[in-house]
Amino acid sequence: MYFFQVAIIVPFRNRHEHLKHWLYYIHPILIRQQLDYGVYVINQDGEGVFNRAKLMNVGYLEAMKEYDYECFVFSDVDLVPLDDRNLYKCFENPRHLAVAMDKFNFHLPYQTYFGGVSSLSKQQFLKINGCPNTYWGWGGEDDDIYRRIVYRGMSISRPDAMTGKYKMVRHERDKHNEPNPKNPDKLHKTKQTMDEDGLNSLNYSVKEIVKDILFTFISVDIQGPES
Ligand SMILES: [Mn+2]
Repeated sequence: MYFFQVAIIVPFRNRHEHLKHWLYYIHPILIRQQLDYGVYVINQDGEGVFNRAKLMNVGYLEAMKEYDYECFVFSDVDLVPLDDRNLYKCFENPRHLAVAMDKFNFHLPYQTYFGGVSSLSKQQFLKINGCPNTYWGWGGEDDDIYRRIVYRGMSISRPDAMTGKYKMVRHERDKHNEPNPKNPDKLHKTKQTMDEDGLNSLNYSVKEIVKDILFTFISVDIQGPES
């Protein structure tokens, strides 16, 4: 059995209630899974439009500054797994973990869905040039990541629908994260843009790093289109 250190990356802004709740539930689960892990909460500084995928890239790089992690689990702050056997590890292929959320009536919303919680090894993440940086606002970035994976000749794995159950904390839509109508159109070009839009084009600056006992909170300016 191999024990790799896992970095859990959480894109974040203004959801401190959810974070408290999520940490309360997630740590015991990860401990029961006997993982060696670190939690990195990547907080988008300022009031600009939210960019989940760019924060995921930042999380990857910031975690790598601390330790040469082999595996990355990206998780929304409002998703708690309901089954301990849903392992927060990396697999032969990139993995989609949040397959059966209560908000989707415990079903996949569509077959290629890759949102909520996913895991990629360092090698898999590098192979797809990380996530896109150009999806501002809500929607599309998870589909872009799915396409990157397929275009690089990989497929995704998933736990079964029982093991992959999740509870999502109910919430209103966030401010400054409105659905962006431009995002879906961008998906037609992922194949052409993925080599220039990703880890290799990432620009951001770290504003603050706070080391909590249970997680690392990193505030970053991700240089939105309007700033
Ligand atoms: Mn949500």
